[in-house]
Amino acid sequence: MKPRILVTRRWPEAVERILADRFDTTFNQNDTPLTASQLSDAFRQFDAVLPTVSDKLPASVFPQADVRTKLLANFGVGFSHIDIDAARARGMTVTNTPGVLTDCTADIALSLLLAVARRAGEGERQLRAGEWAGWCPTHMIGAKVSGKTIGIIGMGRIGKATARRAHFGFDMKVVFYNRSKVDDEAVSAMGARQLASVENVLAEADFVSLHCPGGAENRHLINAARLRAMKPSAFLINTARGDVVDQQALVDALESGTIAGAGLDVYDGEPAVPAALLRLENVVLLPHLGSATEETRVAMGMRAVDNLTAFFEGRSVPDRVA
Ligand code: 8YV
Repeated sequence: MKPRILVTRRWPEAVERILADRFDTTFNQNDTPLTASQLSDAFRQFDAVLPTVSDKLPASVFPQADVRTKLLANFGVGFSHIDIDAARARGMTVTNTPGVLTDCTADIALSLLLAVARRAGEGERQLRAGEWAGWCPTHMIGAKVSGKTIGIIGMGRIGKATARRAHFGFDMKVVFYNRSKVDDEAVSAMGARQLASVENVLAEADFVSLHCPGGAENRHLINAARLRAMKPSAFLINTARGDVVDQQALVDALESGTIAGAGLDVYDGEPAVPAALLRLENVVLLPHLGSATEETRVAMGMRAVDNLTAFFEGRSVPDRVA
């Protein structure tokens, strides 16, 4: 008997074929997230559930009894949408898909950084609206990127990949904050300096790029006080998780000129985006596109397939997070 698995959203076709072949697979055909009660029921019916960031899995969604699910194979590297303790308490193993989305997420961080500094979104909106009056020496002057300082918060895989692009592509100096000491070849090749506090990074950086996990530990790590600790000419880039930033404090900082601008791919409570953010010109807003390339989404799916296959063959799973 093949294990019964539930895929909560549609995945790349090539991966869906493999899943359908190896497992007794149910796909959520609607491509809208399942409700909390559908997810709760799924834990009673399926051997494995394959959630994404759009499936909110707080403790209340995990049934108290009759749990059939043994594996939660998350499609994505971040897993702060899953109450890991609740999953563990029900005897579930949880896996993620690290590594394969590092490059594309770092690419999006750099896209946001360049777009907001050089006013690309604003410029495009003006041109499309037919409001461009022609070249002019003082038209839409932005901030130079090359040679500036990038401050990385969270020097893991994606933080390093972003720093590498900034340093080797744009001659940027790199400073960073990371809870534990990071002292490897990648960091020394960039001449990156690890600073003792988030505040130290904020004080030096022209661009602050967030690459730490979401969830309770980092909730509102960037708050009003820390936004004030940034240079007024600095930009905030968030490709990590929306809850790392106090969104209201960010709106206030952007409206009052406390910081120069922001480039965001993620939002607290997404897909809702505060109306106040939408009204601002000094922000570039993307709809959580970090890993959204064909190659990366297939690789993420294959990574989940590897975890599922190992688990149901009784081998140790490659990407266990709980
Ligand atoms: C994924 C992400 O596409 O992997 C992550 O943590 O944020 C995204 O790039 C998303 O999580 C899908 O579940």
